[in-house]
Amino acid sequence: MFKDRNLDAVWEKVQGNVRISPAEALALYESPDLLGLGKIANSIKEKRTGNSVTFVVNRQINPTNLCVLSCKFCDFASKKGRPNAYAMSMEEILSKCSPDLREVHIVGGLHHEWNFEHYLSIVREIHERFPQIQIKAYTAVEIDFFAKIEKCSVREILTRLKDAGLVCLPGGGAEVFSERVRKALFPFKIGAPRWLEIHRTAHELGIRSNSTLLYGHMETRAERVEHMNKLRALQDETGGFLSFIPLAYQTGKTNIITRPASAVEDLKTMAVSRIFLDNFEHIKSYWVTLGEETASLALSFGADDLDGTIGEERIMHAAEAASPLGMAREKLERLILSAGRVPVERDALYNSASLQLA
Ligand code: V47
Repeated sequence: MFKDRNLDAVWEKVQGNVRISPAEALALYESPDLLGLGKIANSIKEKRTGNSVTFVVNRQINPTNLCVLSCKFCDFASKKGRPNAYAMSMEEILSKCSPDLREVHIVGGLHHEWNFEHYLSIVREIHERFPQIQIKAYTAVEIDFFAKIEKCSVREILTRLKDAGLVCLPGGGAEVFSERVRKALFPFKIGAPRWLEIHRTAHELGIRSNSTLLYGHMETRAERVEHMNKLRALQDETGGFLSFIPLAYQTGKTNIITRPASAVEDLKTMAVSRIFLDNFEHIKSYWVTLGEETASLALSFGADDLDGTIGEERIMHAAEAASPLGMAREKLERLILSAGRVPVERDALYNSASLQLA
C-alpha cells in the first residue's frame, strides 16, 4: 500500500489503535516516504478532530528579557545594562490586553530583581481588569525559579497563581530532554525530571498544560523520540497535557547551527509526534517558527491547531524568525481555509469559542 513497505505495519497498528514503540518512531524518521508518513499522521488527526483546525485570538506578552540564566541557544535573554534589555511596567503589560482576546500567553526572563509577588501581580491584575481573558502563564522554568526565590514548594506557587487567575501553563522550557544537550546548551536550566515534576504537580492541581520540543539544533532524532516518550509516559499518568508543540529552532546569532531544519524535517517531526503521541489530543503547528507555508503544510501532517494571532512575538523574533510578529484573525482563517480545512476558534483550553458565546 505504501511506497515504503515498512509503513504498512505502522498503518495497521494505527488503524487498530495500537501504540508504536520509540524504536518504531525512530524508524519512521528514516522513511523516505514523506507523503506516506503524512497519510498515517493525517488519518489520526482526522479521526480525532475531523476537518477542523483550531486557532485562538491571543496575545503573547514577554514582560522582560532580563534573565539570570545564560542559555547558549537563546537570543532573547539579556543582561542589565545591555542596549536591548527591557522590563515592562504594569501599565505597559496591561496596555497589551484588550477585551477581544481569549487568551494571553505570558513568558519571559528570570528577572534578577523581581520577586514572586511581582510575577503573581501580573496575573492578578490582568485577571481583575480582563476577567474574560484566559491566562496561560509561566513555563516550568519560571515556576521553578519562583519556588526558589520564594523559598516554598512548587505546589504552593502554582496554587497561588491559580488563585490569582492562571488557567494553564505554556509548554516552554522543556527544550529537549537530553542531559547531553542540556550540559552543552543550557547547563543552568532545569532538566527533564524537574520539568516533568512541575507539570505533574500542575495536573494534580487541575491546571492543564502544554508541552514543547525544541528541535533542529544539536539534538539527534533519537533524543527527540526519547523526549516524546517521556511526555507520553506522563500523559499516561495524568492526562493533563492539552497539546504538543514542536518548536523549530530559529538560528539567530548564536552560531549553534547555520541553517534551520528543512521543511522535510519539520513535516517529519510533526507526523512522527502525531503518530507517537497517541494520548495527546492536540498537535500544534506553530506558524511563528515554521513559517506560514510549512505551518500550512503541517495541517496535512497531523497538526490540528495553528496557535493564534499572537500580536507581538519576541522570543523567536529575537532570533530573526522570518514570520510576521503577529497575524490578523482573518489571515489565520484564510491560511486554514487555503489548506482545505475548516477554521474553528477556540479558547486556551481548546473549548470551542463560538460554542461558549452561544
Ligand atoms: O522554551 C527559544 C523556545 C520556548 C528559540 O504552550 C526558541 O502554547 C525556536 O514555549 N528558536 C518558549 N525556539 C515558547 C513556547 C511556546 C510557544 C508557543 C506556544 C506555546 C504554548 C509555548 O521557545 C522556549 C524555547 O524552547 N525558543 N529560543 C529559538 N531561537
